[in-house]
Amino acid sequence: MGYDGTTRRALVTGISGQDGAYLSKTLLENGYEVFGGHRRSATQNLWRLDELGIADKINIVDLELTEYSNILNTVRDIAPSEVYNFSSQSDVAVSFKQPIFTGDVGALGVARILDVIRATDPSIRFYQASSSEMFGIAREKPQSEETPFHPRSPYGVAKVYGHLATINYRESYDMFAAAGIAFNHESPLRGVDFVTRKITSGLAMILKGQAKSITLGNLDSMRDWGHAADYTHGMWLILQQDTADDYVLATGKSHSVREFVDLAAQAAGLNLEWSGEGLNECAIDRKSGDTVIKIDKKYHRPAEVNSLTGDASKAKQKLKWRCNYSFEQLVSEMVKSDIDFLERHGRFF
Ligand code: G4F
Repeated sequence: MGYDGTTRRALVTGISGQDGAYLSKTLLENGYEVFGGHRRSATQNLWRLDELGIADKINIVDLELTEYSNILNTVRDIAPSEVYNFSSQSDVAVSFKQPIFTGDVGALGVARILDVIRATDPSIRFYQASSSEMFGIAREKPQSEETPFHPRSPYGVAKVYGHLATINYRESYDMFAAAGIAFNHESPLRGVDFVTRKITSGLAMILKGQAKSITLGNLDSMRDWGHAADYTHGMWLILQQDTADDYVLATGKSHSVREFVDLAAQAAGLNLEWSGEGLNECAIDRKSGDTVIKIDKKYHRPAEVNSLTGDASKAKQKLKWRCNYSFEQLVSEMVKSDIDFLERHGRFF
């Protein structure tokens, strides 16, 4: 495809993930030519782009963030005006088992991209997907751009490096390198291993007779859950400003995993009754009498982030960013979508 020199080009790393899909939709709607960086694997897993109906509008490129030469050649070939970095090993629990790989991609991978941009074209705008996991044992509530970091997982540690590298390149080389500190953002396109979609997909399977129960870990954990479509819009806004800066993206409200389960179960037509404590806690459906929620220690983490709530005042004021979805709308959309997904595909992937 020839480059006409006027269309804006964006390179989105981590194109197969939830945020890559939603952001690409926004970029396409705004007239960009979108290049999606994808880690080469035996099977292409781009179902999210299909779900949004944009799979054939994106140029997929092989991109491996552990390989400097691959990033260099990709950025040289595409000559993007904006790079959005969503590539990471983003499962916090998995990061305890794969700490080195998580750091190689999530920390050093950011430095590699930043340095490629510095060396090839420092005018390229760079977005780093920073995370509320960086706050870990949060020193204050709610957490803002000024809150100190105390990560609790190899994933959070890697994200702190990537965040600080982004700021360092901005300050050292006058590059437009910006970060969004995104709190948990979910959607029907979320991976099924994250707790929200594990719950909503699990409920759909229970309704369909494909599963009897959902087994979870820490139900007391509190998260500030928003909708990924709102957050990726904020990410795009961050790169449209006159100057590069860092912004918290959050709803400002937090809920426990238990609350999420209750609301999702209601949306699925179940009425839960909880009993027991700790590892013995469970929930039965009052109508059927079946145990639908169980707890297993294996889903507890070596170190937990107990509670996160974000203060997005800066993004609201400077970016004029707003959340369109309420928590209730998010949960209900995810449940409905997963029932429909199972009807259409027969399984989750
Ligand atoms: O859904 P989670 O796995 O998300 P977590 O760990 O908060 O991280 C997500 O959000 C971050 C933004 O702050 C991202 F940076 C990160 O990449 C990822 O997208 O777990 C949420 C909470 C945790 O406290 C976890 O211990 O739910 C608790 N939980 C309870 N039972 C469970 C389960 N989490 C998972 N994944 N599976 C369970 O069975």
